[in-house]
Amino acid sequence: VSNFKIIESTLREGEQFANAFFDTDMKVKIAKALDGFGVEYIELTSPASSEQSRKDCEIICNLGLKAKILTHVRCHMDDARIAVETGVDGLDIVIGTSPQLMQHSHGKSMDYIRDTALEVIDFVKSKGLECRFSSEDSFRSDLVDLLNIYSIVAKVGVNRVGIADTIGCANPRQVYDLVRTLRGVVQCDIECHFHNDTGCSIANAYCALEAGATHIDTSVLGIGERNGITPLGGFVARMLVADRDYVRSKYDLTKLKAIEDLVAAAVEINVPFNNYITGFCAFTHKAGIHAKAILANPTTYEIINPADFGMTRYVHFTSRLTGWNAIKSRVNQLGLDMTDSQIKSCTVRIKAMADIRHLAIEDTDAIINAFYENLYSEQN
Ligand code: HCA
Ligand code: CU
Repeated sequence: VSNFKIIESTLREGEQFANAFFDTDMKVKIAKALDGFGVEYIELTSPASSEQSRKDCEIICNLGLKAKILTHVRCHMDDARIAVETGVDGLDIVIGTSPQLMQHSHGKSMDYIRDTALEVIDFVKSKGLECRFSSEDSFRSDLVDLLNIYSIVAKVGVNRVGIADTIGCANPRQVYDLVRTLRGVVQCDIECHFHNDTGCSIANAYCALEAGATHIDTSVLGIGERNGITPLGGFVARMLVADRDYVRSKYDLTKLKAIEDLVAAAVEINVPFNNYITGFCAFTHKAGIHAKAILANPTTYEIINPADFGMTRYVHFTSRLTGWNAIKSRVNQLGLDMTDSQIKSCTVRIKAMADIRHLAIEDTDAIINAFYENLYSEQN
């Protein structure tokens, strides 16, 4: 699964998130932040969507970023003609291939799709730009139709073909099977795009790579249509566990939190409490058994080193589940000098209080300090 590229779609799929409105300044900020993180591609809303979208696309193309800039357009000559003039490095073209979309969305046949795709691809390539052809709703499309169209577009030199789980119906095994089959049919790169309606978007991305895909679409915090797509942070977490050196060599992971905070503020949401890596409790250890082991050696209960992301772990010490090792650690942080047996007695007191009510950090610190002062006054 090493050797993959990220196509970061916060400025395309992410713009389809219910709360998203990005003005030009915000788009520039997000594009620069993603470039600083090191994503290989940044995908932008179609310049055919609106006049401002077209201008913003040109502005981002002129920033001189390291990342390649793509724009996402319908498989249609009118849109392609506008897109190739913006200065983008490539076009991601897409058309619905499932019976549902062929009937209710664009109303075209497979023959029409093939002919238009060939015309658009030929046009994009003639401009010297990268071109990807993707089916929309791939998992409800006819397999024979799909493989047929992909092999035709691959023969005319498309750079990538794309699979999209537009409605979020696919599971990891189905993804593996489809990508594996496609891998046997085309030589070119394979891009995958997964919606998260049933919580499979990261697992599906991982399975796609295992099956031979090369490019994965993400967005910051997963924002997109409905509940969104594969989140950048969660995907990177998944890949880091698979190959830490490779992922750390490609991306500046310490920038993840700032990018998420930027996008969360822009779309007026909070980062979810249980977010991968950056959720407030992602590296909090609470039960006595966990805390003890973590204090001895963090790898006991952590698969990811929070320091890789510039995050810190936190050992919870203010609950009825707290053990004396966590209290000892807190006592040391507070600079107090207590023996192990004193710490154990103090822990008993904390647990008794925590059985009665929720304790905040200050409450527990107060119990520790009172216990300590009491020791001191007993000595005198
Ligand atoms: C959409 C389009 C898309 C495109 C994915 C792609 C999808 O329905 O808004 O081009 O790879 O989910 O099918 O986002
Ligand atoms: Cu999508």
